[in-house]
Amino acid sequence: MEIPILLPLALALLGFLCPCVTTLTPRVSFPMDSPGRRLIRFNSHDVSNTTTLLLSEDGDILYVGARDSVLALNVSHKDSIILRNKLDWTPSHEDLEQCSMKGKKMADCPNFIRVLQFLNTSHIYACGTFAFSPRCTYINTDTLTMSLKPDEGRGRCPYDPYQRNTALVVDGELYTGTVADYRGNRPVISRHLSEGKRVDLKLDDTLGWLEDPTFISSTFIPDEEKIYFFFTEVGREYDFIDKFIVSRVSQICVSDVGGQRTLQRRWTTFAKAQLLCQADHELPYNVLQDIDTLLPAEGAPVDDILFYGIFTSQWSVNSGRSAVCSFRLTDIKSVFSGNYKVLNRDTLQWSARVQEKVANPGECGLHNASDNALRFVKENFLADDSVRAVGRNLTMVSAENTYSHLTVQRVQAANGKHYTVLFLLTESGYLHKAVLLLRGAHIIEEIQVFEQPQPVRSLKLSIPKGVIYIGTSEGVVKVPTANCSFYWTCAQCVLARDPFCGWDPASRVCVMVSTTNTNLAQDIERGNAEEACSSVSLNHKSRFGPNKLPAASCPPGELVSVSLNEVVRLQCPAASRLSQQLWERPNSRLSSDLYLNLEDGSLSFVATPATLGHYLCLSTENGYQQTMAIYHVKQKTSPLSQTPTSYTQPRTNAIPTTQSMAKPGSGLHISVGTETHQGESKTTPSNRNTQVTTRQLGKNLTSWTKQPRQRELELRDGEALLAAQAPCYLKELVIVSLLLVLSLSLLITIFLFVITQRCNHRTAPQAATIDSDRRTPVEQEARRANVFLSKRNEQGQQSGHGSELVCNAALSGSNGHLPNTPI
Ligand SMILES: *[C@@H]1O[C@H](CO)[C@@H](O)[C@H](O)[C@H]1NC(C)=O
Ligand SMILES: *[C@@H]1O[C@H](CO)[C@@H](O)[C@H](O)[C@H]1NC(C)=O
Ligand SMILES: *[C@@H]1O[C@H](CO)[C@@H](O)[C@H](O)[C@H]1NC(C)=O
Ligand SMILES: *[C@@H]1O[C@H](CO)[C@@H](O)[C@H](O)[C@H]1NC(C)=O
Ligand SMILES: *[C@@H]1O[C@H](CO)[C@@H](O)[C@H](O)[C@H]1NC(C)=O
Ligand SMILES: *[C@@H]1O[C@H](CO)[C@@H](O)[C@H](O)[C@H]1NC(C)=O
Ligand SMILES: CC(=O)N[C@H]1CO[C@H](CO)[C@@H](O)[C@@H]1O
Repeated sequence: MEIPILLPLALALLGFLCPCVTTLTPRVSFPMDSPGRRLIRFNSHDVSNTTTLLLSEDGDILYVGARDSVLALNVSHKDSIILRNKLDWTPSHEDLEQCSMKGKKMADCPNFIRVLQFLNTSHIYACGTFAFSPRCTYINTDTLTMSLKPDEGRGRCPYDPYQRNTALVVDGELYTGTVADYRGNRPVISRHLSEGKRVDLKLDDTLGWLEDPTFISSTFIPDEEKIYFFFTEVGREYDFIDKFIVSRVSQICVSDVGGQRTLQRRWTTFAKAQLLCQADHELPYNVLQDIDTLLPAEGAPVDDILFYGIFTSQWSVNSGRSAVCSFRLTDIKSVFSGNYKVLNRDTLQWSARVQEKVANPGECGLHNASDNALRFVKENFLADDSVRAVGRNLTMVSAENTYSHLTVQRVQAANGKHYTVLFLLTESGYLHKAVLLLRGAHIIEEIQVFEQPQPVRSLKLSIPKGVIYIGTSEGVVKVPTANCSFYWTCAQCVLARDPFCGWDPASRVCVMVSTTNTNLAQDIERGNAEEACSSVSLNHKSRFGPNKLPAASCPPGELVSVSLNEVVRLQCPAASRLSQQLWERPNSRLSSDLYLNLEDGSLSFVATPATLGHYLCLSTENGYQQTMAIYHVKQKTSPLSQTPTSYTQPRTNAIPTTQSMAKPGSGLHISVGTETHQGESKTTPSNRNTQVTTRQLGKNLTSWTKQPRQRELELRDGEALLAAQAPCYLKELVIVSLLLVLSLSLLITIFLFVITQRCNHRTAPQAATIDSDRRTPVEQEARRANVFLSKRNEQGQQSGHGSELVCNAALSGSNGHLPNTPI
C-alpha cells in the first residue's frame, strides 16, 4: 500500500530530487587481461552464444548450452578450459526454412539452448528454441549423446531466443516459467515430466495470474517444499499509472497435484507478492534484473535465507543506476500468509477489502480441499502486503553502473566472522566484487571480463573451486574469486578489505584465508592497516616519515633537473583509486600561490630558486599513509643537449622504503624539453640560466611540436609556452598565463568541491577519490596503460638505463596499483 500514496508524491517531487547517489569506486580496477587478474577463457570458432551454464556437482565439468550445441567443458585444470564433448543439435534445413518463412530473422532461427538441468544422476534435460519451435531432449551426461527422441518444448522453453525464461528440475520433474506460444503472449508457470498420480500442472490463465511477465529466476527451498519464482510484470493493481512494472516473487508447492473439479490440472498453491526495493521517500527501483539465493550460515534456521536482487528503475531520473536489495525468506513467508487483494471480476479492479478467509492461499496441500476453498484461492493470489527489503532500505546503490547479473557468497574472514560478498556484472563488461560492511558496501575490485557489452544469461559461482563462470555470446570466462598474491605488502592486503585475503606474517605474503591459518592480519570492517600490520612488522612511519626527514639527510630521490621559469610537473602514482595524494616538502609548506595540485595527484609549479629542492608524495588511504615518490628538483647545469626528458620512477635502491612500481598512465611528466642530468649538480647564476633557457625554448619549440604524440603530451602542461613567439617576453608570458590557469583552475576546483560536498551527504564508506575520469574510468585506464607501455618502450630505447628502471611491477602491473611501502 505504500506505493499508491508515495508514487504521485514522488513523481511530483521529481524536480527536487537530488540525483546524487553515493559513488562507490572500486578500489582497484583491472582492465582486460591484466596480469594481476588473469582470466581463463573458452572460445571456439564453431561455438557461439554460450549463454546457459550448468555446473556438475563436483565442479569439474561445466555444461554449456550454446547455439546449435551442448558442450561439456573440463574446468578442473587450473589455467585452461578444455572441451570434453560436444553435442550438435541443429534444426534441419526445412525447419530453418519454415522459420524464416514465418518472417523470423535467419540469425534468430538456430537452436539456442535455454534449458539445461540435471534430471537424474545419468541424464541432463535440455531444451532449445529450435527454429522458433522449441524442443527438449535427454542427454547422457558422460557421453553427451541424446538418449531418447526429442520432446515438444512448448511451455518449457521460449520460442524467441531473446525472451527470458527460468527452469528447474526437482525430483525428476521440470518446473518452468516461460511463454508458451509463438507470439510470446501466453506466459505460464508450469510443471512437466510428472508421472503416475502426479500430473503436469500449469497456471489457470482465465484470471490473469501473470501480466506480461519477464521471468528472472527460480529457486527450490527443500525445507519449505516450495519453489519460488522471481519475475517482473505489469502491476495491474496500480491502474493509475500506465504500465507500472513491479517485481514479484511467486510460490508454488512441489506437492501440488491440482484440484479435483475446480483447478483441475492447475496450481492450487500459486500466490504472488510484490518485492519492494525502495529507500524511504525515494522512487522504488522497480525492475528486477537478477536474483541469487544466499543460504544461511551453518546452524542458522532456514528462514534466514536471503535473496539478493539487482534492481533498476523504470524512470529516467534513475536511469543508468542500479540498486541491490536483499529479502529474507521469513518476510516472504509472512507476506504470503497474510491478507490477499480482491479482484472485482466485472471491472478487473483490485482492492484490499478485508474479507472472510475461506482458505489460506499459498498453503500447501489444498488438492482435496472443497470447491469453495479452491475458488477462493483461485481468485485470491495477490498478497496485499509487499515484501520489503531487509532493513527497509537498499543494500547498495550504484549511480555509475547498471548491474545486470549477480551471484552472492558468504565468506568466513580470518577472525571467523562471516561477510557477504557480491559479484556483480556491469552492462559495460566489468565484474565488481563488493563486500557488505556495517556502514555499507565496499567494492574491493573490478575486473574487465569482456570489451563489448554482450548478452549474458548466466553467472555461475563455484564456491568449492573459488571461481565464477560467465556465459556470454562469444565464450565462457572463468574468473577466480580472489587473487590475494596481487597485494604484496601487509598494508595493501589489509586495505583491500577482501574477506578472502589475509596477510601471513610468517611467509610475508597475502594469502587466501583458510581455516588452518588463523594468524592472519586482516581488518574487513575498518581496513585499519596500521593496526592490523603493526603486530606483524615494524611501523613504517617510525622508520621513514616526512616529519623525520631532515633536509640535510634527504634521500636522493628522483633527480629532476630543470631550467628556471620552466613549468615542472611531478607525478604521484596512486596507491589505489581510493587513495588521496598529498605533496610535502621538508621544512617548508606548499603555498597554493606557487603550487598547483592537479586532479590526477600530480604537482605543478614554476621552477624558481624557491621551488628547487625535495618533494615527497604521500598517499593516504583510509587513514594510512605511505610514501609513493620522492623527487629532488634542481637546476640543470648543461642547457645544451636536447635529449627529451626521460623521466623514470624512483629506483628501488634510491628509496629503500619504496618498492617502486610505476603507474601505467603516469608515464612522462617533466615538462617542456628539459633534460635530466642525474648525479650532476652545480649551481649556476640564475639569471644567466634563465636567458639560456628562454632562448633555447623559443628556438626549439617548433621542432618539438612536430615530434610525435609523446612529446606533445609532455608539452601539454607548458602549452602557454607555445604562444611565446618573441623570446624576450616568454618568461612574463609564462608566468601570467600560468597564474591565469592557476586561478581559473582554483575557481573551478572550489566550485566542484562545493558541489561534491553538497552531493555527498549520503556518502560512501570510503573517502571518494578525486577522479576526473570517474565516468569512464575503465576506458581511460586501458588507454593509459597502452600509452604507458609504449612510452616505456621508447624510453628503454632512448636512455641506456631506461629499461632497467622499468620495474617488474610496472610490467606485471594491474593498472597502476602501487604496493605499499614494504614493511
Ligand atoms: C595474481 O597476481 C599476481 C601478482 O600481480 C600475478 O603474478 C598472478 O599472475 C595473478 N594470478 C592470477 C590468477 O591472476
Ligand atoms: C579433466 O582433465 C584432467 C586432465 O586432463 C583429467 O585428469 C580429468 O579426469 C578430467 N576430468 C574429467 C571429469 O574429465
Ligand atoms: C534418468 O532419466 C532417463 C530419462 O527418463 C532414464 O532413461 C534413465 O534411466 C534415468 N537414469 C537413472 C539413473 O535413473
Ligand atoms: C486427500 O488426497 C490424498 C491424495 O492426494 C488422499 O490420500 C487423501 O485420502 C485425501 N484426503 C481426503 C480427506 O480426501
Ligand atoms: C539507507 O541506507 C543508506 C545508505 O545506503 C543510509 O544512508 C540511510 O540512512 C539508510 N536509511 C535508513 C532509513 O536506514
Ligand atoms: C548470439 O551471439 C551473437 C554474437 O555472437 C549476438 O549478436 C546475438 O544477439 C546472440 N543471439 C542471442 C539469441 O542471444
Ligand atoms: C631538437 C632541436 O632542434 N634542437 C636544437 C635546439 O636549439 C639548439 C640551439 O639552437 C640546437 O643546437 C639544437 O639542435
